[in-house]
Amino acid sequence: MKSPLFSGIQPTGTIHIGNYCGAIRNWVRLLDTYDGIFCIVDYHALTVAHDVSTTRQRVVDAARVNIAAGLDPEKCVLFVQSRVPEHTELAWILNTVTPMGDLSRMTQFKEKSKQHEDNINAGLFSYPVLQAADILLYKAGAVPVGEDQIQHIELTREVARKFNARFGEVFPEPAHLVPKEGARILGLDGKAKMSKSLGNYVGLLESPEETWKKLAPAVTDENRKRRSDPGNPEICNLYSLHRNFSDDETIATVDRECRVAGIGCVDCKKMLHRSLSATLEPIRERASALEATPGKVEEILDHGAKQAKARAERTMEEVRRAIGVR
Ligand code: AQP
Repeated sequence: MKSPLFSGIQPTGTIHIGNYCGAIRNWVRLLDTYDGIFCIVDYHALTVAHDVSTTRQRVVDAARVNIAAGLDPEKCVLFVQSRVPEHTELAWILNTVTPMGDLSRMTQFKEKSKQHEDNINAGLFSYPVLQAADILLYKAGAVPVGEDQIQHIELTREVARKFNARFGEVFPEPAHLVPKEGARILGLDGKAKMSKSLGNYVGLLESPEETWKKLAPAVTDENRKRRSDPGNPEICNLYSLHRNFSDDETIATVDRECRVAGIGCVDCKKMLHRSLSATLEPIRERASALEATPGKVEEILDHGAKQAKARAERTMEEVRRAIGVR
């Protein structure tokens, strides 16, 4: 029997190439090895400003992009968090074994508190507890995530240990699986992590024209002022994108020619644009085909919710007995 693997993505905006490299691409690679359970975590998305009128559509769009990017619903469970209320039930119980001190040390909480100064809510603070519930509800042994989520998975292990110590062995301690390449994609500003909310991203469904508009002004090696200056690929964000999207020959050419000013940054960007287009085009095509089949994504999500709920109910029965309420 394959071992359970869980991961999630927030429907907070445009899913971008950072999400793809850090998470989705890895999920797809792991589909044959693990019993994959993937979730559009709409309750997590409530912790920041929330537009009620577009929420339903953003959830469906997030699912569509993931399927188009290779998350084959025949090979995994794909569902929406709010359709399985056991997530929030378990989160409450786990809240009671999670130290406040640990939550207050979470980097994401500190960063999001700065970004959303006018809305530092309790949900933002206990976000990692709901994430622990998402994972532990399916007794997942593996959680493929980008680098920014490692701290939360470490906390999930701590929460599982604390629960097991107090109530008896129920949960395994999950391991985080981080890709060798692409665990932290920087935004096109070359400074902050590529983020939905920072507007420094290339969206997975963007057209070649839109992608070029973003790549053309993207920050490269800032010491390279003129075309004739040699560049340093090791500190160039564009080179790291090449390592994620280009073939070996292109990567080697860029590495060699940038260092001797054999190519300029515009040449390098054009090569990257070709590589990106080769990856993104089939994803865009599959997403359009899904859009042209009304109700298809909703049907996949309905089926996924039924499968997830059956499993979640089994774990919650065990949890309720362990804590003595049944
Ligand atoms: N820049 C990134 N590089 C590599 N991996 C990334 N992930 C996110 N950004 C990068 C990974 O994508 C998965 C799903 O992310 P999410 O939507 O749940 O989390 P997020 O961090 O909120 O995404 P954003 O894009 O950064 O959104 P905002 O702007 O709302 O903060 C996770 O596995 C994450 O590691």
